[in-house]
Amino acid sequence: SETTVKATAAASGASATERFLTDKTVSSGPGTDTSRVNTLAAEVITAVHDVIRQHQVTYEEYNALKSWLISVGQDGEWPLFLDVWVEHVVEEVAGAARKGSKGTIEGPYYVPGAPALPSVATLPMRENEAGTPLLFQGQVTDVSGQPLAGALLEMWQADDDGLYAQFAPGITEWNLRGSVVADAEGRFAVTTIQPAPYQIPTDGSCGRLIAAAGWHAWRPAHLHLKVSAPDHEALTTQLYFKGGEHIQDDVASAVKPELVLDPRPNVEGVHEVTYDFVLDPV
Ligand code: MBD
Ligand code: FE
Repeated sequence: SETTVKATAAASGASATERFLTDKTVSSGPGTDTSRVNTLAAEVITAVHDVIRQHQVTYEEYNALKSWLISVGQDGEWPLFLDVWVEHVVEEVAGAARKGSKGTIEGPYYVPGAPALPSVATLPMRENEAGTPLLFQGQVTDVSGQPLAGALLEMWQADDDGLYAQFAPGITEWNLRGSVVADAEGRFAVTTIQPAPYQIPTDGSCGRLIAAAGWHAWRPAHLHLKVSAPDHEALTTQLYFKGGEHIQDDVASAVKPELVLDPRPNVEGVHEVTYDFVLDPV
């Protein structure tokens, strides 16, 4: 019998929307200079007008768009839509001057305040957590190679079913999420499992767009990290797995060659990989 609660687009969308409204409150109230909004909003609207003229968009198509945009909000899928199809260009602009490690998009599923863990640690996981064991180790330094003692590595990832704790039902609250504190040499060694590729929910508005356009809904398997240290620019990144499915065609366009791991099995059969992080000064 089917006793597990199914992950739905509307439920994970509602959680992601709530998460964003809690963590990422923006200040753009009365008193903000109008010129920047004037420029950006006007150019986006003009770009839409150009597409309508170029492709002779019909009323039927206009109403389909209107209906779809309404449903994105109803499903709580604006965080998913924006992070999949827009964030990578914002990150490209924001990260262009970085001299240290490459970053990539945060996505919709970061939760601050994951359990604190020592420099040698295992991410919180269930008994018999499915998936290939992975030992992920390395060092955090500044751009001159000086170790950053006590650097913080916040990690979050999907499980072997491609599901994230706190966004899919029935998973322990902090499963595969942790805040690892590096040692005095900036070193860390984290045991986890290799995540599975992630499929965007197919039963919501983003899924309907993907189906209607004939695209696919997959992201390659990835680890998410935020690496930070006092007086240094925090790094938001993701790490992927060499040869993994959808490395070449990530729906979220967030893979970079510098972010691909190549773990090798050690004598115990644990896949082991070393990856160092370099943080820019603030
Ligand atoms: C993810 O797991 C993710 O990392 C992004 C960017 C978008 C949707 C799901
Ligand atoms: Fe993700």
